[in-house]
Amino acid sequence: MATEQTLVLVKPDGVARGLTGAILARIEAKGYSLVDIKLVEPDREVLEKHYAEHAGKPFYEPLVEFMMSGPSVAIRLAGNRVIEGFRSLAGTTDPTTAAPGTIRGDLGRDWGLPVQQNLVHGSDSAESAARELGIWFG
Ligand code: DAT
Ligand code: MG
Repeated sequence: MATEQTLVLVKPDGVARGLTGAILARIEAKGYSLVDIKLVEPDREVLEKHYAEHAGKPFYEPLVEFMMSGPSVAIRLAGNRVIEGFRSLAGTTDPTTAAPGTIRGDLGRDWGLPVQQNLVHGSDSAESAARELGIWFG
């Protein structure tokens, strides 16, 4: 059993729409464990570190601005193959095409919102998870 930890964020759209509980229910039903959880209002410095890989891309600045538009919920999540497993639970990046059954596919409203409003973030590799958990949980 490969127990891992990953960083999950319920992004400002998820918190503002009152979907934190629904998202946590899916995470817990899958069998993952909440190790730490907090409501956070990240500043630009935190977000620039978190999204460093996307610096310079056209969606970078709108993404950072969106992430500063309201509180997020940061979660240190543990479980067997949780990095890959949570990404699967979340669905692909664009809620329009994310598969039904996933968080983004079921709950990501398809009303012409920008793609950055896709409810959740999940680390994409063991390296990203270690780096991002350091940024958000120190
Ligand atoms: P993911 O969150 O699925 O890991 P990512 O790391 O490629 O996706 O991008 C980070 C966030 O940036 C993503 O959740 C939403 C936003 N984003 C990505 N690609 C985008 C695009 N083409 N247009 C607008 N926003 C985008
Ligand atoms: Mg990513």
